[in-house]
Amino acid sequence: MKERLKEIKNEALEQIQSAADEKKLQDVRVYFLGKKGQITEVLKGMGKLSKEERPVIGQLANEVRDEITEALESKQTKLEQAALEQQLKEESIDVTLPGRPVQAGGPHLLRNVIRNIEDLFTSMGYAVAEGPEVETDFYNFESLNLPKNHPARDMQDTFFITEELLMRTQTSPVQARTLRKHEGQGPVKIICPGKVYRRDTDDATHSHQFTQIEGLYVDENIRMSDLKGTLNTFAKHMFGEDRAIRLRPSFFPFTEPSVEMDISCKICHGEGCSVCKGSGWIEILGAGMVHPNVLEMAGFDSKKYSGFAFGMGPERIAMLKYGVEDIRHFYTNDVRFLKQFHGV
Ligand code: 2U9
Repeated sequence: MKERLKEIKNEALEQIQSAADEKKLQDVRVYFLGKKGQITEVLKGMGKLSKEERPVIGQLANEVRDEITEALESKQTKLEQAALEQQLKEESIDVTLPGRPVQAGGPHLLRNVIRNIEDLFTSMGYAVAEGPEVETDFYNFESLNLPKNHPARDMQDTFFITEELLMRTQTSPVQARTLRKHEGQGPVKIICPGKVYRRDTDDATHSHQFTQIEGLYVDENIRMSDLKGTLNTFAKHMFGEDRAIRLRPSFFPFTEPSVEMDISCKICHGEGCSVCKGSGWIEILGAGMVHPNVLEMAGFDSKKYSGFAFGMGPERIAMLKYGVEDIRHFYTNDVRFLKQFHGV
């Protein structure tokens, strides 16, 4: 048995020496040290030995096992090192290469347009006010001089949640809420941006959800000339100093008198061309002097206070300013469209 153990040791050391990879080394480990390996085979014959021989052979078997284990471990380390060196040789890294650029996102075009409008009006002393998108029938319609069954409600059909709760059709309820909070004390000078909803079939110029930005200035002695000056400043800020404005009479239930504002066409400057469809003017927004009923309903004395209001769709402003031909581009999130307006 002594001889066999010595043979095992020599064979094992030789095979470990010549093992070319970790898989081979593992096979050698199993063959010699495994449960059914060569050393176990030898130890099975221990029963036939004399009392004196048994510990001698047992000790020798342990020594052989330890030597083989040590040789396996040292070979394992060598193989790992060799593999690492090989990998380093094959994968050369050029640390001087410039880093890959990070894809930076940016605000949506509509956000930029809204921020631009907010910046202008806050510079004129307006505060930005926001309110809920799920509104009550009272704030969305009744407080704005649109009682139940008023025919003008048809133009603003929307998504009702209950009889009295709906997705707001305009941001005007935010102004109505703010007025009420002021408890009949002016001035109130706010702009209200936000999402609004209407029951509409989507096409190039309509969307069931779009954005609005509305303004309201209520104080003593606010006149139509204040409105005209403010809108003129806005038009020139947004579209250029060379643009003229024109006010046309119109109708809104919440303002009296009401107007619609056009800006002169940037192509023909009022002469008439294909862009402005021959009129020389392009419609931008609606406005008017706040209806006395609306002031009274919000708790303001309409004999003491007056005010103007205006409303516009940032989509329309963006379409005219940047030549966007379809409102659906704002909402379908094609990055090729969105990327063109990073940083505007
Ligand atoms: C209060 C009093 C008055 C808000 C106004 C308009 C005129 C208007 C439209 C333009 C295009 C909405 O996005 S659009 O469809 N808006 O023409 N909005 S005056 O008047 C108010 C609002 C609140 C308390």
